[in-house]
Amino acid sequence: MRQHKLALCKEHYLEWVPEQAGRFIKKYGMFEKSEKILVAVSGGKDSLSLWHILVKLGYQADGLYLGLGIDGGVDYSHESQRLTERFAAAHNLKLHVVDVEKEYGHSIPVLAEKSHRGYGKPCAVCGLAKRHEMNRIARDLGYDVLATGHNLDDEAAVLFGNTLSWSSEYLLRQGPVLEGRDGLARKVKPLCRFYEREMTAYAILNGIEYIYEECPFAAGSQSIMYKELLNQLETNRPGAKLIFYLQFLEARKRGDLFIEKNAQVLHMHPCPACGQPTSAPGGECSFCRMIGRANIPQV
Ligand code: Q46
Ligand code: ZN
Repeated sequence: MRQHKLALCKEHYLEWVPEQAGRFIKKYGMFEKSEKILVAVSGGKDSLSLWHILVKLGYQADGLYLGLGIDGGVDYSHESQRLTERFAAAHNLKLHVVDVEKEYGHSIPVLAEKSHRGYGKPCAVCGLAKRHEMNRIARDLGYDVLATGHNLDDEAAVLFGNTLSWSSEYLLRQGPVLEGRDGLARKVKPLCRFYEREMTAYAILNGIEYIYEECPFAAGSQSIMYKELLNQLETNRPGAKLIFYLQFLEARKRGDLFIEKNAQVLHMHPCPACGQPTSAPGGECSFCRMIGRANIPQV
């Protein structure tokens, strides 16, 4: 690991990762041993490794798998669900499975088409549905915190994108912990300081079976382009990604980033249909409106 000027054997690597994760969890005040954690698992290396690490560290962590109904010629959703269920069974862990089609009548690609929010590119609909469902399950089942497997490469790519457009609101909110408020669960990213390669190594060395394919809709996305750019930078300057992200967190913490008082807190009210908080003026949340539109019978 050139970025840390560190080389470890398998045995020590498998100790080092959870130990580091435990440190980040404490450093950023993510959660305590007494709290109930819901881990969003996709069947990929990051989320399964995260679950593995949390359990290993003695945290109470259950899983949530969201069935998106994505095929993409590789049977993506079925295969990722199969691997997630297998992991949960092998480690004797509790997994909640929510199938979007069963719950709301349509799979993600169909919802995207019907709601006109993105035919052939359902990521906007998918992201909206994932946020909504994760929060719903966390709230309904009484979890204190929602953990996702975002790694450093993910976070650096988001940061890069937000910096390119100077999206101050997003920049002020990006970080390892997003505090919960008004019915929104606290969200944490315990892997945010691990390189993607580090998580791949962790999964492989532990013999965790995960889905190798990316979601077929991820191809050609902006975030993949940013990741490639950052990897080029990293090749020439080992540690560049980590420094980019950590220096940002430092600047944000010092309040050096923007003048925070200009960032207003949006007024939230409960959605009349599902009860989750929304800032949509006077009406249903964007998710319920999207489902509503998708279910209007077509003449
Ligand atoms: S799962 Fe969903 Fe991603 Fe697939 S459809 Fe797009 S947002 S790429 S992380
Ligand atoms: Zn709603």
